[in-house]
Amino acid sequence: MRRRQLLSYGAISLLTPWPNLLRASEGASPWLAPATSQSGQFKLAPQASQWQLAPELPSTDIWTYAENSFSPVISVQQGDTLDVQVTNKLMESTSVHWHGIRVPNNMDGVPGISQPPIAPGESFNYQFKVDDAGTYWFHPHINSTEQLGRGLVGALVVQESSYPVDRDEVILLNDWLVDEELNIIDQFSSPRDMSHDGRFGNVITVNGKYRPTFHLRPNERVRFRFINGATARIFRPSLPQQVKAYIIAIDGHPIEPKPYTGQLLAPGMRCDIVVDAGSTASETVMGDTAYEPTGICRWLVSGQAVRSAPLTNPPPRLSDNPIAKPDLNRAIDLELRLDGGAMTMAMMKGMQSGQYWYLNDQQIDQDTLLNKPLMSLQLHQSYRMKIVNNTRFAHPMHLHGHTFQILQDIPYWTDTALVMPGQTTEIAFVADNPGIWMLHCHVVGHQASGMMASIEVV
Ligand SMILES: [Cu+2]
Repeated sequence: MRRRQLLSYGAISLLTPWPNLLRASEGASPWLAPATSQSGQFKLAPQASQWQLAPELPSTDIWTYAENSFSPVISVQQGDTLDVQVTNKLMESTSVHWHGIRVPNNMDGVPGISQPPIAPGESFNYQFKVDDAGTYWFHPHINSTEQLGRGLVGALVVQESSYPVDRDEVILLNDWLVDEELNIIDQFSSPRDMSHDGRFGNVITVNGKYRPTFHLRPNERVRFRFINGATARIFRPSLPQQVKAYIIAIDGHPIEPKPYTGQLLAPGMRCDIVVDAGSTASETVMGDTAYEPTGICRWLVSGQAVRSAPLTNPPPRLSDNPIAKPDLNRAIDLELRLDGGAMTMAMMKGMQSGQYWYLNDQQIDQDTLLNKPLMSLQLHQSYRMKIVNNTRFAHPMHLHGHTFQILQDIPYWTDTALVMPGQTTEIAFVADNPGIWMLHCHVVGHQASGMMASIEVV
């Protein structure tokens, strides 16, 4: 009975009372401590594990970075050196890509391009200085449809020297495609998913938990860091109108704080919001309104007040990260055309090759990414790139190694540009990080069927 209710929860509207079907999980994700305080080194061990999506339900076999845990949070200070020892306890090769944060090429975690794959039983040490503060995440960059689909995701939080909130919480969003026994359905690359909008799950979780509860105290100011770690689903985390919340960062980078009205987050995308808990005991359901509205988690305000009165000032603007600004007067123009997928002529060809997508009319073969970059960019040169989506589907296009601006009325920094069907998005950046970098759609089924190319910066 419970199980069926869990599987059909997608139909529950935000307007319905919070269903009291299950004992709620605690929402907060575990923040990893360094293995020893002297070394400051973190340890990740990708492995098969078991995980309960909700209390009282059977556990699910997942893949995770730590035993009996899901989506660990690694937190470091801006300017520190991140040091992570990854020991592969899976039966297949893996790697760790640090999504959104600028790293040297040999730390980018793309097997065959920036490092050898980490074979079963082997270790790899990721070590790099973190110049940018903000909310980032990590995941494998090999067999991505399956490795992400089974749960290999984690959060990377880079702290500013100080920011005036009482608490900092990660909300890593996922969806899981499970059967009635809560086993992950192990079809990760179906032609239908890959040629349409990717593999959607039927259970949405926050930090791996179905509809968990966060506990807040009266007058508390909390920073929530949303991360979309799903393989295909777009989220729009939404709050009831009476909640006082500000959005302060998009994809790790500061924006002018403004009231939060819901941010579209495609796979790979993040945003930071600051919430004021209110001065009395209350219950708030946070929903997702990207598709059919549904509740995703809630917070309860109770207990002793953090301060005698609520804070009334808006949260301050975060300091900008040290990213070189593109010079638009001298920028070289580039174009990236996205084609293919279901409901196009290219689909017929795709049915034979298993590759459904085209970048600049080329069917990108995974083996030639290294030898044949789609574009060759000059080091320190500014570029303006038009991303033209000629397909019927949305594509969050992610560039490694660089942070770029979305050119619009108020430009903002990001690493992932969500380009809607039929739309064109203009981005600009300085090619200031030498190496071969992936440029791909973060719907991982698209990435795996033609929508990943490399660019070189030399
Ligand atoms: Cu795509």
